[in-house]
Amino acid sequence: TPRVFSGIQPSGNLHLGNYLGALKRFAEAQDRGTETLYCMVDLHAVTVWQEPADLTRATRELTAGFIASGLDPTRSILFNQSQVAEHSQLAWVFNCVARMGWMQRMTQFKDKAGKNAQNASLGLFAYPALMAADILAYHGTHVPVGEDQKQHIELSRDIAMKFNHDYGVEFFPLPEPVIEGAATRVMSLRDGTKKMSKSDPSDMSRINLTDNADAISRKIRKARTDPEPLPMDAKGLEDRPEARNLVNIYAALADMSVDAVMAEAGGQPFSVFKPRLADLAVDRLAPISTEMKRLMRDEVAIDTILADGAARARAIAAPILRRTYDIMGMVGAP
Ligand code: AQP
Repeated sequence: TPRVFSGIQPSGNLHLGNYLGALKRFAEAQDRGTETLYCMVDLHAVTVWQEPADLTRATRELTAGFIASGLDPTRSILFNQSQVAEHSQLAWVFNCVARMGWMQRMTQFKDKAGKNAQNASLGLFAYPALMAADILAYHGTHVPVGEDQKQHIELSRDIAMKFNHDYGVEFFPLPEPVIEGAATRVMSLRDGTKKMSKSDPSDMSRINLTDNADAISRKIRKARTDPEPLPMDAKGLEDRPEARNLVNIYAALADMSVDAVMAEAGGQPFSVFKPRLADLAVDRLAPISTEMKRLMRDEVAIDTILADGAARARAIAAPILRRTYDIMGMVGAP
């Protein structure tokens, strides 16, 4: 049976890319009636320095972002990674299955560690093994993610395959990345060749889910573009990353195909298209921001949702971890 698992790091600045690439699609999977587990991956966030008070706040804000985006804690299991110890325990097993060479090929590690890789944390290097544990602790089969996570999911498959092979079992499923829709890679509003990112120093590069209507519309009106009007069809967007990005965002927010957007907006100058996109974005995003702020006023309620989710998650993960240890020959309680 399919079981959907995915996560987002509570590292602040939750943005439109996280919404279209992840949250909106998480809600769609839930609404299709699939079993869904979604995790605030705080253990991943601390692979780079997080101020403790900021991490606490970002974890609650992310939880509020999930709920405001349509995730329902009674239909999906919403929880915080560090509250379910099985993630770390299974990650250790996978650290022993994965090979150094596999990790060295990960482009996200190379990007995030930068030139000074010797000074990156060991956790940042081992990040994909923890991610494999996140998914496989639940025997997750489908993982909705943005384009940037594809390589990590492939590594999760390699880890599952090697474990099964080494121990001669058919135990872990091979999880599949689910990367679909018009906005699997939302780009920066300042540079159409860079992905929209939490850590971009320019706040104008991204639309935050906490932005109000004014900020959303200002950022879209100021988004960098070339001077030409939109082309007549999707093919004409190929060499125009900024234009393509805005059209993709429009398509994803409106639940339309890119071709349908082009049929409607092809040939429009940005002075016409941007205000339309701004109205659509405000219409879809401003209610999320308002709802997040409302939810953030009751921290106890948020912490209760996470504690309840953690208990339900643990009930699935604990027997899978025990079975993993048994397969490996580790002695348990009589
Ligand atoms: N620009 C994006 N377009 C589409 N999807 C995106 N995701 C992230 N950025 C985009 C997807 O959001 C989910 C959560 O990602 P994460 O918590 O791992 O965040 P991240 O990728 O670390 O986010 P940033 O903004 O890229 O942070 P920094 O700046 O630290 O690198 C994932 O499914 C991801 O694909």
